[in-house]
Amino acid sequence: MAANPPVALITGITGQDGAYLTEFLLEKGYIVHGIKRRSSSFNTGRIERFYEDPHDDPRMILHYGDLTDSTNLIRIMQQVRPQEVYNLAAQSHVAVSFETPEYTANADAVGTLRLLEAIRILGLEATTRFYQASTSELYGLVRETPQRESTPFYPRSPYAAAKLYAYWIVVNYREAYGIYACNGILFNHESPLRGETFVTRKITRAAASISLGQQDRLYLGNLDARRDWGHAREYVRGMWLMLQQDEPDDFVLATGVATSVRQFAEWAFQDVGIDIEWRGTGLEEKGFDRANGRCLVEIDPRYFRPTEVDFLLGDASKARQQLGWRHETTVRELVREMVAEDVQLLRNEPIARSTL
Ligand code: NDP
Ligand code: GDR
Repeated sequence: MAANPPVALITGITGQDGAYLTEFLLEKGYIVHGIKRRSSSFNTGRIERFYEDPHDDPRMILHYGDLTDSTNLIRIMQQVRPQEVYNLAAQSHVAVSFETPEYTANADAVGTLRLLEAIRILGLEATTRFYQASTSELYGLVRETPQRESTPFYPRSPYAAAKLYAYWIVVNYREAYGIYACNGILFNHESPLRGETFVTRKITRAAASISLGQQDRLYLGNLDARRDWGHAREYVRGMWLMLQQDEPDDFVLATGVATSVRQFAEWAFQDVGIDIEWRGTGLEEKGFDRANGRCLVEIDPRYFRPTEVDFLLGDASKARQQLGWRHETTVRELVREMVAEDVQLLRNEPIARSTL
């Protein structure tokens, strides 16, 4: 290990991006501190493999904490004095934010403010760089396609409205106090580590499970929504690059390709050898599998959102030119990887009925 390895603090370390970022930073020689929430069940599954005995000078160190608890955040920041903070923690599910709007605002909006204030209170403005997990959901009701850094925002959910506050407080603290703080405006990025209730993982798990005879059908909401889906492993590299520049700035990360939920599902089922018939009327429209006489995919209005984001497509030219970042994995390759991993996983451990 280097004499003075760089130190990073990741909020949301137990999430999808937290796990990939931990791997990336450990490989670069960082000491990685992470904030995890107290939970009655294990929530560290994604970072289990980086765990080292706390008595053996570990390179990944976990702290209990929560973005809704200022004193806790200040204390951790004081102990760790990180050179880089990656604020990935959030109530990140758009549909859930309609059910828990106040909590979402507290964690996603005010939580970001709490971290920035901790930097100020501790006098770390000149030494701690800050990454904020901003989102393509800020664009919401799209005014311009493709969306880039200059595209106007129009949030369409309590989640997006909370992230809008976080976006602007980051810009404000950069301008007001000279903190090196960046917004990464990331379009959807997925992986085998994606949370099971986001649509991509829900589909790939269901395709795997149906092909193994463990599940009969999949219920989905809006099949016509289109997203710009990339691979999470590549996006965490972009986060790090944003904090290595001479000047702080905001960047879009995206692939520049939009795909519908329907197309994503067709590819996932194709990868397990099942053709879904969507065309025509009646049963076919609901995903009737003519060859096998089974209805595989059904629309359930429960998954419709009060206000929907129909179409997102990003333009990452600025990141390409200034950071040298570009995506590598295509959405088709992403589907294949996620399905293959889920088939492997479910062969060993069938899905519990309560999580369907
Ligand atoms: P996940 O939902 O997988 O992870 C969220 C993380 O935040 C988890 O570690 C979760 O803990 C933690 N968390 C939630 N609430 C709190 C809280 N109150 N205090 C402390 N920690 C909390 O999200 P992703 O990894 O996919 O996304 C990372 C960030 O990037 C999020 O802020 C998300 O909004 C944003 N984003 C994600 C995109 C994507 O496509 N993935 C695109 C654009 C932005 P626990 O494990 O205990 O639940
Ligand atoms: P999103 O991701 O809202 O884009 O937010 P999600 O996968 O939840 O939805 C994508 C689109 O699919 C439609 N959809 C369904 N969605 C879910 N979850 N479940 C369903 O059954 C279903 N059927 C159709 C949705 O309506 C939507 O249009 C993700 C999160 O990671 C955010 O934190 C992040 O900021 C954005 O991506 C960029």
